[in-house]
Amino acid sequence: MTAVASKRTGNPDPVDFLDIDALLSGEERMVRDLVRDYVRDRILPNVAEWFESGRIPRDLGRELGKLGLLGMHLEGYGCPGASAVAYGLACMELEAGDSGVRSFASVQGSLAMFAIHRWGSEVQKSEWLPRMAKGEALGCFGLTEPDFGSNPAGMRTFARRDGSDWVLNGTKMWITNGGIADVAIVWAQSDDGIRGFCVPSGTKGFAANEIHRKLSLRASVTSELVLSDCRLPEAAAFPEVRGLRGPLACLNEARYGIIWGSMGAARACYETALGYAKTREQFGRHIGAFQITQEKLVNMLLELNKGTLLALHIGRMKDQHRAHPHHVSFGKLNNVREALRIAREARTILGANGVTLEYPVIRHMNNLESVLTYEGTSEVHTLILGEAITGEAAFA
Ligand code: TGC
Ligand code: FAD
Repeated sequence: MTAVASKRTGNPDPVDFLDIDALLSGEERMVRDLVRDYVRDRILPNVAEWFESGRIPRDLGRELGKLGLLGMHLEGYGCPGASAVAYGLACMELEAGDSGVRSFASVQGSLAMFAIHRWGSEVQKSEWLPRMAKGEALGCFGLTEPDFGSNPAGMRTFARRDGSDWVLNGTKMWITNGGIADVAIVWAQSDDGIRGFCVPSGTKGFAANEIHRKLSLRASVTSELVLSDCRLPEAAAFPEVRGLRGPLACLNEARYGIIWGSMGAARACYETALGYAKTREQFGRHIGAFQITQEKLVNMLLELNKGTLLALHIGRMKDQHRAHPHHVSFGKLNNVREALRIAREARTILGANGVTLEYPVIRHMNNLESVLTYEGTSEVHTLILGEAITGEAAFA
């Protein structure tokens, strides 16, 4: 956003109305601009075709790695060690391109790499993180199962001891980047509680099957992971962590990126609708001159600016180590819900043109349906917040 007053009217910028840009440091703006340029040059000219054909180039990993966007907020092991706000801004720009591209970076950096960085042994960190930061190796994160999505505590995938080895059996479902990953982070029940494992994709007994016929997040690989007597050495297990806090700690990171990313998708929809309203004529006038269109645009503007401020606020809290997982739930719930509303409203302004891939709006709208569901559904985040304010857990 170029937060300058309009030259002719002196009005605030029609997108960054609150001049949120002025709250960013020079370095943060540089990261934002770098990613914005990449998305403009590389993603936007191609993404409608990727979406239509249901694929995403694997090489994107190396490109994102070169830009320092994989494991961007992690320290050491070849990771850039950027601030939470810089990482959030990158997510915002990537998702202004497509939620599938942001998901690619989120799953790699915030789920797979974060899991290894936070819970892995020194050997696991040295083996995987430098290559993953460069995008030479890709990771995925297997928590959800066919019968256990919102309630991962019930997972059936089981890791059995056999001498000093582990033998894993079970199925993971809806796993982003599953079919293109070199290493899968798999969470499994064991006699010792839930454990995490680094499963190289070439391991005997490991298979990834692509899920087809998605109408959302089409520019993203989504897979089923099947583990059939998949034998791993002791060194494949995360040494210390036990229980659901292992995977849930990783989700906090990816959910944080979504707080920003969803506002990127919303911004793309709002800008498209605003531009369209200023040029499309009906009844001899621009449709942007009609009061109902203006009301729609203003409501979009309010939520876009409020949501972006919220993302920045939670980002600053995270950089000061003050962000609680409940703050992340607050941001994920609000911003994805509002982004989806903005996308749907933008779609109406485009009329019939709004249903084609010639414009980005319906692609974002369909993508945001997945974003509303993954990383904790809107209902799950509502209940997390409900428990926080009432002290009563309503999950079971
Ligand atoms: P509960 O009893 O509350 O907690 C179990 C243990 O976990 C700890 N914990 C957390 N730790 C870190 N961060 C959090 N946000 C945490 N929430 C809870 C908790 O302290 C406890 O630790 P301990 O040591 O005492 O055992 O767990 P519960 O079974 O009641 O479940 C709570 C619930 C429903 C909130 C949780 O299961 C949940 O979040 N469900 C949603 C599942 C989900 O979000 N799955 C996402 C899968 S990954 C994905 O979707 C990737 S999409 C691609 C992309 O990101 O782009
Ligand atoms: P369910 O849990 O069956 O929920 C169905 C409905 O019931 C929802 O509306 C839900 O909110 C509601 N519900 C459930 N429990 C309650 C309750 N207690 N109170 C009120 N309502 C409730 N998972 C991974 O592990 N790794 C990935 O990389 C990954 N990538 C994904 C990519 C895509 C494109 C998608 C769509 C999903 C992905 N997921 C991934 C899975 C995602 O995290 C789950 O879909 C999500 O957690 C919800 O689980 P579910 O689909 O089984 O829905």
